Amino acid sequence: MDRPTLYIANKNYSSWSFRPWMALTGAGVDFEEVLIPFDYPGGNPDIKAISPTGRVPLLQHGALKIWESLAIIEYVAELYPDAGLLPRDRAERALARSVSMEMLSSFRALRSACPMNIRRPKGGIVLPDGVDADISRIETIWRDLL
Ligand SMILES: N[C@@H](CCC(=O)N[C@@H](CS)C(=O)NCC(=O)O)C(=O)O
Repeated sequence: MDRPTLYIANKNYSSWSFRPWMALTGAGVDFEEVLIPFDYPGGNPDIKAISPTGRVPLLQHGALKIWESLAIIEYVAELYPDAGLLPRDRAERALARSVSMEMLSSFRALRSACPMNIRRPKGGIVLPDGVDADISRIETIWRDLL
């Protein structure tokens, strides 16, 4: 099988990139990692050259290109069923997908107030309206799942 290539943005700022990177790394996949910075005005032409959406992450496996972080993770989970990326039980797998899709499509207030930056200096920030509701929903998800 060809060695896959994962095109990503900076893991410090791009949680979308970090997710499939963690999945591939956690599954023990031998893959090549190609970092393409995305903080370009008007978008980085290198990303546009490889990705149909002009966004990363993107996994190239042979001739196949897979974009969208969750689609990449699903693909890797199918290729490596013993890696435990998704629950074996169908109902639990459905729940995992519900939560993952909710994360992908929701929490706009939280995301815009707190963009990912692992290296951000410690310090308080003023949270605008809507962020408390997002945090409360995330706490509920975690509590219910645990
Ligand atoms: N829904 C997509 C989001 C991907 C995305 O937004 N990627 C950003 C980096 S975090 C990007 O490539 N932006 C390109 C640009 O801003 O030029 C996924 O889950 O993969």
